[in-house]
Amino acid sequence: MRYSTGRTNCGTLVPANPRERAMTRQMKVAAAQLGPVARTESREQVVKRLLELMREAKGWGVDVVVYPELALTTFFPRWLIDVEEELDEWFEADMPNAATQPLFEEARNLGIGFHLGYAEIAYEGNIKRRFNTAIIVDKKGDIVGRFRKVHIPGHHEVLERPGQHLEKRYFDVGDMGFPVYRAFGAICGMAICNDRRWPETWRVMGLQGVEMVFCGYNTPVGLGDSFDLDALSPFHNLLCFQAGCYQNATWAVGVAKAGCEEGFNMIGQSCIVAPSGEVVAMCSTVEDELIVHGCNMELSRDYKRDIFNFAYHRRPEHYGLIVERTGAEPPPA
Ligand code: ING
Repeated sequence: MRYSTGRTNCGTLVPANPRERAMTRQMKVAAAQLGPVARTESREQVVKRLLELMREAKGWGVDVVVYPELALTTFFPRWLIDVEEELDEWFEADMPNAATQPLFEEARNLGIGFHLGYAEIAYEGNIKRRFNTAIIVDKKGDIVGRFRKVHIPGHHEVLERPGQHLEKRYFDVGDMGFPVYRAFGAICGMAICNDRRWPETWRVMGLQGVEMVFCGYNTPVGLGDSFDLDALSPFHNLLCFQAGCYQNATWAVGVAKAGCEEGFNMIGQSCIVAPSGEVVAMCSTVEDELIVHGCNMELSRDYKRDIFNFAYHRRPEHYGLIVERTGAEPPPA
């Protein structure tokens, strides 16, 4: 258990004067990293692990505990699942449901909020949609925000390699954009795993004044990418969070499902990152681990007011290609 104080190493922005400090808006967050979830592990068994982390977080006076992407199950897109009923078993048709209700009840009992990633089945009329989804639940145990992963990585078809990455086969593209919500006294947004690699994710939330981004991830290593790409996975993970936070003057809590899960390695490095881009806390294991930080929500003020004052500095008239063009189109040779 590592507990970092509310004092950050982001320069002198944290008021030294206790009275002035009392004026600071603080959100105490916990990244609740999960170690491997076995294919045979039931939702109830996983919820027990989540409850243990929630109670530990409450012990530290945390306002919101952040769980990983697809937290309720093993990372099933690593396998080809061709039978629809079998695929449905990895999804939640309702939220909360019998298995997850204890999480909502405990949140209400303890007065703590949480963010949870899971595979969602949603119906539009009689059309079944499948989303890689995350929710924000407030201290009363009510769902106050939802997000559906937009940047779906991996492949539709099976590749010649031991581990697959079939998210494009199993999930629809999210249909909600990148919404932000007022929660825990701040403007909170969400991203899911691969979303963190795309600057558009952060900037769309930045243009809504986001101050805190919750982002769970399952980042496999060694599915068949080149060694140097694999070796740089941890570096790229932090790079995405630090750049996204700094360039949009927001906090972020990044939370891994980590470790060797069903024979496939996934990075840990769950982290809490300040608007300065500094990592203020990071997990040091690839198991269930909690890190906590008292985030001074005024830290982004100076960045939003000066260097990243979007209204004052941005020039959308020059950014047209970002929304007009999907793939890169180099100039004629
Ligand atoms: N996982 C990975 C991620 O973006 C990935 C996919 C792995 C992309 C390695 C690039 C390299 O972290 C999910 N679930 O998006």
